[in-house]
Amino acid sequence: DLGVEPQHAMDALWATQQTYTARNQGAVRQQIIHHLEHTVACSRFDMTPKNTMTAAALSLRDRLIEYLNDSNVYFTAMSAKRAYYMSIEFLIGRSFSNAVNNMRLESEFRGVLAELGTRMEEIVQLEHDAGLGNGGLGRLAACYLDSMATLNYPVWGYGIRYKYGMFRQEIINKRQREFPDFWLAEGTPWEIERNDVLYAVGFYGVVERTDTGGVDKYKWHAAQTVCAKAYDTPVPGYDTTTCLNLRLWSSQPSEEFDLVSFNKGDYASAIASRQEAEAITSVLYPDDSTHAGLELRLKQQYFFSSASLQDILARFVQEGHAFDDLPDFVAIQLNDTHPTISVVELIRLLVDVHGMPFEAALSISRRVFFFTNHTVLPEALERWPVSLMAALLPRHMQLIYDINWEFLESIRADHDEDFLRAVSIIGEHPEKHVRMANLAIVMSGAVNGVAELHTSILKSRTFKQFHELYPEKFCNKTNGITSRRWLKVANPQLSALITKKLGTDAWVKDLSVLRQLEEFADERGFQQEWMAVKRLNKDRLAAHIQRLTGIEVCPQALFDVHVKRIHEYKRQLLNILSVIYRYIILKRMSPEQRENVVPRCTIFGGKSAAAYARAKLIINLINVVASVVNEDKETRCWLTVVFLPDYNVSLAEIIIPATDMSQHISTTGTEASGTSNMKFVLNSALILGTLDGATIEINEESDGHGVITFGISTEAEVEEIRAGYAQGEQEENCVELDSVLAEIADGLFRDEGQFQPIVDELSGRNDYYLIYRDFEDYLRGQQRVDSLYRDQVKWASEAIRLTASVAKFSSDRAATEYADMWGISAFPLPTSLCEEENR
Ligand code: T68
Repeated sequence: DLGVEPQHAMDALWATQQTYTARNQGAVRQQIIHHLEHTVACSRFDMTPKNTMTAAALSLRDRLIEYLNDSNVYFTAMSAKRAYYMSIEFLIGRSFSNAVNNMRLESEFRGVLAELGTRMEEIVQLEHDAGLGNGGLGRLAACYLDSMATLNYPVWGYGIRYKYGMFRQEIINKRQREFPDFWLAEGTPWEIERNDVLYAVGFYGVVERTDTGGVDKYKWHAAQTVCAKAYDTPVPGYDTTTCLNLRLWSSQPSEEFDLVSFNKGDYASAIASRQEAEAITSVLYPDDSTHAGLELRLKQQYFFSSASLQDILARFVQEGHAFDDLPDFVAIQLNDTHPTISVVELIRLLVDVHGMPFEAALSISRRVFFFTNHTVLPEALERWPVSLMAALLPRHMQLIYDINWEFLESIRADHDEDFLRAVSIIGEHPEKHVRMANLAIVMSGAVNGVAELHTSILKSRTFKQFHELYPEKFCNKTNGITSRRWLKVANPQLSALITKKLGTDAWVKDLSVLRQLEEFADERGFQQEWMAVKRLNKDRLAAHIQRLTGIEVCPQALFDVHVKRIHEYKRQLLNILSVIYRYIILKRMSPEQRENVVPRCTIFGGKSAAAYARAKLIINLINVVASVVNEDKETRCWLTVVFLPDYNVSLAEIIIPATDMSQHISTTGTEASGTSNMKFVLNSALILGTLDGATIEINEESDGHGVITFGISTEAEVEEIRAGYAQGEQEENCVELDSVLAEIADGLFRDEGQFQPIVDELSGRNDYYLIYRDFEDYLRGQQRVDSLYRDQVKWASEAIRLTASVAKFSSDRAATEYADMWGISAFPLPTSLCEEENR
């Protein structure tokens, strides 16, 4: 932050001679050598690739810090309205290639690294993923920051600096095992520790009420106080000097608290309290949808919400504004309900600390916050027992009651009791609880779903009554992904081909440029080049699979990929059952018949929440099937099954470009959006999918090219079928699936009977996810994929057309929609301030 008048800041900025931004190989070499010798402190004769990577990363960081500082000074000087993206997860992955690429320093870095006797491809592998997220929700936050930076929007991200990220998955005895991911073991070069950005965050205790001349005043005396320390990670935009900040909080003991125990001579309890404080940010909850009913999880949410709110208000005050004007200068996006306690914290800070009347604080909050919902599964909506909330955050619990009272009073006259019960922030059964989504909706200026279908389900079902109350509040923001990481960096060969063909790389900042590819979709020469790139990427993946699993796969086979979190609604079970069916049919065929079969390599990847038994059983089934199928010499050429362990961002960067066809086969109406579907399309993979989430929109945009759909296709039908089941209606027999179930039951997979519950459920048509119901049509879809693959010309044409239609799914488009909603503008640094002069 500045601490000086804006004009002075601007003057200072103009006068600064940026030292690190010279863009030539000589300067880059000098910076890397400097860090090798002085920061990494290794001798010139002892440059391991790891040391070189660290030094190169630190040299990039120097540049990033200059960009970051200049961006912040500039935003402040321009009195820019800022937006804050609050998310309990940011799934960044690796940063090196992305930073080099976004700063357009590729050739310089390649050159210097070659001089130092290494290669970029070699050293980028040494970086540990920052796996601070479970899946789509966390990765979306990372893509949005990239786009906001690229589009020069004054945005910061706020989250948690987990010491242990998403667990590392190993497959041992064909089952998932979880191991801690201590991603910070060797430190990370990307973060800046801010020893001076500290906030106290309280828990527990009591609320004191004082009557000051007819107005009640409340003061919370927390019983535990911990300290939040900021760690900043610069987020560079592509081809711009704008650099945003991702501020992650780490918990540590507050000194005062420790001192009390030490002074009493109670050393042990001082240590215990230290550990309790550190525990708050120690581990990411490996839970991607169901509510973890643990106090620590609520502590994490409040911890980062409170620190972020204090930080936002401190900056706001320092910039010289008055609280009444908060909505003119600050917008806060709640990425799902996890940061929703922020709303109450803002009201508490405004009312209890800054003396604002409650009603005024309410009205301000409603113009500051915006809320994104990411799920339609009712069991995934967060609820906190009132008993827990009241003990941990007593003042917040009071304020939640006050907010609810005010809200219900305002609508009571026009609605009946059932309606009020449905929208109340407090739920009564089975115990009194706080409904975080209701709180977020009541207190936000806008509520959005993440794909068209998802938003319409929110309006018609999940939040029906709220939609009746506030129709104008609900809006859709279909998700998007960044073309920088997911095409330019992850797939350099395809990027180069596209740039060559179109004669421009403008697509990197504007994916609608790819529409021009359509024109060449049927050009044979281009198709061949296109498919040759795919082949190179498949070779690379095949080598990787061999390294990771020892399984040899044939790159001529159709690479059929299903990677995402393992969840019943995503129906990995449907896929593996059809693999078994394929295997059974192959076994029945004569060698001559097999000659006509399209060789398949079915690849799975994904983690199950550690406590999600059914998902873990599905992982077990996939691995058991893989072991039997891959050993069978008779069918080996036609079918391979791979489960790639530890699916994460950097593995996705290898898998996605190498995929021929990817599967997005959730039961219609269950997947809010999906974002990997967009990444696959960007990388020229066809889709086999249900009409669910954003796949519907992908299908629309491509006019059906490259998207093979199957299954029950409307949400209403799904509901109808389920209602039928509930009344005991019987499904017609599916002989194909029956034969698969019979083989499992007969022990084809030499298992220990652990899959019997799956067999029993499906045989008994206990079919909530419509696996039995959709099986036949799914097989038909698979057949269509095979026939299309036999015709490589047609396949290439479909793939090119699909990629050409991806524009809508750029996170730049989504970021612009959010920015419009927040009322913020872009602030590109004036070119005179940029590095042009230093070139
Ligand atoms: C995903 N949700 C949606 N949740 O499933 C996916 N949940 O359809 C969508 O594309 C994506 O969000 C982005 O909008 C998640 O990833 C979680 O990871 C999660 C984490 C903690 C608690 C609940």
